[in-house]
Amino acid sequence: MKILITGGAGFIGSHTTELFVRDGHDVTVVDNFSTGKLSNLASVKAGIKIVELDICDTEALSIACHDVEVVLHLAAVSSVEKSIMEPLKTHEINTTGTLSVLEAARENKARRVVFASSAAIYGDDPQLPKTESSPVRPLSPYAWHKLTGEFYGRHYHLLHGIEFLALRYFNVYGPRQDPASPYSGALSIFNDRSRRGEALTIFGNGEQTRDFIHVSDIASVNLLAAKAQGSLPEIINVATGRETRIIDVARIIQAGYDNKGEIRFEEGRQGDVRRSYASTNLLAQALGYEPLVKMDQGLLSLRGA
Ligand code: UD2
Repeated sequence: MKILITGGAGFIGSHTTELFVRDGHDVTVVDNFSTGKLSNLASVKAGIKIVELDICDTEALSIACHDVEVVLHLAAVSSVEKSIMEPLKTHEINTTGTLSVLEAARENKARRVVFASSAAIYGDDPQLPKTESSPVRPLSPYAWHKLTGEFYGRHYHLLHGIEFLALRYFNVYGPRQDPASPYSGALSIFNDRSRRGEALTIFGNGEQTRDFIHVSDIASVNLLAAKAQGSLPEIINVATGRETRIIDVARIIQAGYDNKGEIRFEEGRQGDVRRSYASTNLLAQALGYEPLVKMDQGLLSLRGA
């Protein structure tokens, strides 16, 4: 299959690209290298096409999309915090960028667009686990960007017949997740700080929960979503179905290192969701997938990262 992966040099994108290459596909990666790195693609770069461009540049994107069957749209500013601090800039990349990807797919008669959506869309709806039909209650601009992307995708399906599938990723972790910014994923920050013997910061009381899924499982789901034949649901949760408290995972990560720092508590973050874990029934039914990586194995994979 000829596939185009936006954000293919990033954390999720590079693991996904590697898997598509191993599975024998013709892969074009599009990335503006704002957070993505060429080094993430070191093992596969000889066998793929890499195009440096911004997804908002629809003309260039459309050229890159020539003859592509499936577009996997992963490029985004994935930070909830950053979307609050920089709402216009992140809207441009996350929302206008998604529209641009859909437009490039339409112009090139791509069969399917698979969109990296997010559990952030559910916000603080008290119903747990979150199912694909749970109410949506975005708490951040980021969540609105992803919800808007889903609406645009549905619109392109209804109006132009493009197959559209939104994968609502829960909290993704694994090697290559950049711990450097305060906006990075919690587990990459906890791992990096614990390795250095530095203190961990918990925002709020640490009782907030997340459904953590390893990036290799995400890559597998992306591959299945691109390859699946026949009709698919519009939205699928991608998660493990397990609920983990932030304070617990912080302690587990710290315990894995000798030189322990303290755990400090700071005021909770704006827009922070309190409890989150998914129903994975649809993931199992529609794509036949059950995540393989257990938390202890997954955390070990961070140590070598
Ligand atoms: C993550 C994703 C987001 C979206 C969402 C889906 C990242 C960076 N963001 O947002 O893109 O997919 O999940 O639900 O992966 N925390 C601390 N200390 C720290 C860092 C974080 O206590 O040093 C807390 C934070 O306040 C939150 C939890 O840990 O309660 C997880 O934070 P996160 O930034 O990893 O992810 P989240 O859920 O905000």
